[in-house]
Amino acid sequence: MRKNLFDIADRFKPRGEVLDIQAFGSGNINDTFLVTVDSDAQRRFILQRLNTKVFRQPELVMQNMRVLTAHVLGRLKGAPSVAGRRWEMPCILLTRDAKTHWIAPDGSFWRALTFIEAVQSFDKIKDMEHAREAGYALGLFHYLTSDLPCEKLADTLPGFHIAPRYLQHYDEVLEKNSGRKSPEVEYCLKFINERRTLAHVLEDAKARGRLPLRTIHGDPKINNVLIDISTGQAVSIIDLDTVKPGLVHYDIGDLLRSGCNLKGEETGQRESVYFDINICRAVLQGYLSQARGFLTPSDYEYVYDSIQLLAFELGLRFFTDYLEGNIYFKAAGPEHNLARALVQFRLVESIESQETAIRKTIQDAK
Ligand code: ADP
Ligand code: GN1
Ligand code: MG
Repeated sequence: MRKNLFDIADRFKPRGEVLDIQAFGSGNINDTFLVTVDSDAQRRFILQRLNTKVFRQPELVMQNMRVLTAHVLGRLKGAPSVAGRRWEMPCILLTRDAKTHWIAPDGSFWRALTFIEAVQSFDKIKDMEHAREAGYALGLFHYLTSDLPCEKLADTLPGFHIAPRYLQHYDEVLEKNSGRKSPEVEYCLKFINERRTLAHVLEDAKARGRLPLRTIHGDPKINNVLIDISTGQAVSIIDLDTVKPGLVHYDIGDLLRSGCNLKGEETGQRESVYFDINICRAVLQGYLSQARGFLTPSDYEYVYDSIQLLAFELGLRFFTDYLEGNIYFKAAGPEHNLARALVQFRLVESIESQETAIRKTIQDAK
């Protein structure tokens, strides 16, 4: 495998010799490596094996990345900054024969991206400044793509964030699954059953024309926002595989459900999981500093629903994956996705118990 990795990295390196390759980051979907090269021009780059069980048409992922980066770099006029602040996009590094990716003889799909230097990625928000910066990063992303007609983007992951479809799939999986039920499983079954109508809230609003399709990131969880190690400012939002047409509410809800859970989604202490409303306020301040100009009154109406739904949806996705035998999310053991689902459901309970206060926070942040 190691020799193999060096051979693969070699196809993408701009020049110099590949010195080192390390597994990198803590993503749940792709396999990511940091490659060090003996070259002055480009010392390091990211090498990724795209998960083709998730992204069935990986060429579309690369096509979207090209459309997106061309658009954003055009708006930034090529400068890696916005209003005097550093802002960078991960860019595709071509193979030596000028292709965006390489398909290995075993069918695995590889690509290389520029490495965003001098940054840190955090699995949890560490303070208010970090919260504001995470919000700023998503707001800036939405701002920079608000004039990119979403029809120019392919759908790289059909059904992604369409909660009623996740519910339907869950029902199908459940029908086939008649195994022994632990108390945790019984709890999840009941929890989902009591919230079946929640799954429809954003799709109904979309169908009624209350929420428009726009260009979205799709996966703005907190570790996809990169923070400059010296200034503490957000400098990039990475993991662009799910950039596609969708509702900005999927993004807003996902960032808030991820950022406001200070215990993190992998915590072993799920009883202490809660939704932190002060962090929510700071994330919204950062987000709205960039997004206020293009959000409509009905966009604001659905922000609370998006927080509640995205936490519920992720719990439902983890639980379904557990029932199916862990075929989608990388998992450290057979119970891992069940534990993750329970964390999200605990978070949903905390969100629901603070509904009035969260709605007021959204209203005040407008
Ligand atoms: P996954 O889809 O599996 O989450 P990501 O694209 O998010 O994969 O990459 C996993 C991790 O690798 C990120 O959370 C980040 O820490 C790191 N990473 C990925 N791309 C870059 C990049 N271009 N520059 C710096 N770090 C990166
Ligand atoms: C996956 O790729 P990563 O780890 O950033 C998932 C997200 C989930 C997240 C939960 C394409 O994100 O939707 O919210 O795990 N990405 C995909 O940790 O399904
Ligand atoms: Mg990621």
